[in-house]
Amino acid sequence: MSDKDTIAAIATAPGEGAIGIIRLSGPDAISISEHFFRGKIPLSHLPSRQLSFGHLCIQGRAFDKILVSIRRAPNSFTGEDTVEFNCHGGPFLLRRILEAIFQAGARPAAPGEFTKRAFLNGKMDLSQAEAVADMITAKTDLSLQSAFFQLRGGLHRRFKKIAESIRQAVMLLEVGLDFSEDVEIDFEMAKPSISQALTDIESLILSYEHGKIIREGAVVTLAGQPNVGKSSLLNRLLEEDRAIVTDIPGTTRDTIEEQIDLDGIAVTLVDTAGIRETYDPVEREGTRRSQQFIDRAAIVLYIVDGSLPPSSRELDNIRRVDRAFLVLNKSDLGLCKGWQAVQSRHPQIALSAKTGDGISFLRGRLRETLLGKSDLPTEIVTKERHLLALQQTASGLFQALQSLELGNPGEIIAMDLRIALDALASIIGHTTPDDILDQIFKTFCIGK
Ligand SMILES: Nc1nc2c(ncn2[C@@H]2O[C@H](COP(=O)(O)OP(=O)(O)OP(=O)(O)O)[C@@H](O)[C@H]2O)c(=O)[nH]1
Ligand SMILES: [Mg+2]
Repeated sequence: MSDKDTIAAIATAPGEGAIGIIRLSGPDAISISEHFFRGKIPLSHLPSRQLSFGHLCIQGRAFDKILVSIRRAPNSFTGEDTVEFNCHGGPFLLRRILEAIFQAGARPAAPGEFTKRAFLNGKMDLSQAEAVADMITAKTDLSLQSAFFQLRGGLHRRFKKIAESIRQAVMLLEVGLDFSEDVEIDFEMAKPSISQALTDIESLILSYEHGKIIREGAVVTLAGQPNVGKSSLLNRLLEEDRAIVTDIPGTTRDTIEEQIDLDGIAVTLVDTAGIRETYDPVEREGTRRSQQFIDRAAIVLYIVDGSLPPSSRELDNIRRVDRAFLVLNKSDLGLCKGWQAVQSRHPQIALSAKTGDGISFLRGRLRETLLGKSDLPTEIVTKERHLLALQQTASGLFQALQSLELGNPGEIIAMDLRIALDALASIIGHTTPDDILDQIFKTFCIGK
């Protein structure tokens, strides 16, 4: 497999659809496509970016009426000659055409190979290429906004600015090294640029806490003893009758996972089996699964029946969970005063899953806890790979500042700064090893 081959793939989702798009990219994209297109103008004469109507023919036989468009290198997504066939979206039809295209000399595109070529041909940096995949998987407004900001090069510009500060410091140190015989250079002058870069990097590192939740979403687990109203609250938050609700304790025996869009955050709600001592093997397995989701949760909604007095077992359970809200359900029946006296480190929220009272307050508190109160900056780090590189950058900058304090030689300080610069450059793909690139593009879909 070479980056010089002409590649082809179906770019639309599998299954039947109104339109199916086949995409080719590479030096022979236009000449290969010419075998299959019969229109007013031969494909090689078609101006770039213009749609042309015609027939798709395989070995002289017409198979479909199509629209075709061409983009010529370097002004295309991949930076190479590309052709797109807009066909009818039948899976058999598309596969049939693609097979013929392969026989004519193109090879199947690997996952993400079109985007990888865009990156290799300098059409976008690595952080933008990653954003292409995030655009496709985004499930909420917020995740879409942050992916699009990254796609438009927002993060790239920020990283470049920081790299510029570091480079200035390196230049100052290196000038000092070259001329140290004749001129006195004060290395301290490099300090403000390094400190500024470190401050910027640290604020990006901090943004990951929320960035990760924006990109990946968060798990919120509903836990508590049987019959307190966990499934009723799940249904209320989902606004649909998803889980079975009865007045028999032990109704839910397995975990139920459902997604909601919590004002921009993709939240996976997990309803669990009520926690209680039991010999029933099914219920014990249910309890074990409940515990797994309690451990995985960003927030646990620990639900109690607020109309009944607290039991000591319940209080014990509440004390044991971390990152929890204590939800006093059934507020429509009147809250038992006993709960007011309960000293718990978790915020208490009274609500009624039955009437819906207190639900919007709960949603607000959930969002606030997951994303913080302030307005989110758009410059936000959402990927672990970026976080790790930023941490390396910060550690290089920190070392450099320490070296400055200690009055170490300029070479040593410059070396620390070079380490910081390399780590930063790996985010935008300047120093990223091939195996990491392969890892990144492997997760893309074919045809993207
Ligand atoms: N009055 C009142 N009843 C409620 C409320 N929420 C739930 N219930 C009732 O409480 C009973 C148990 O509700 P579920 O939602 O099945 O409780 P659960 O915690 O999922 O119970 P298990 O699945 O058995 O662990 C049902 O009869 C519900 O109608 C509420 O806010 N107010
Ligand atoms: Mg239930």
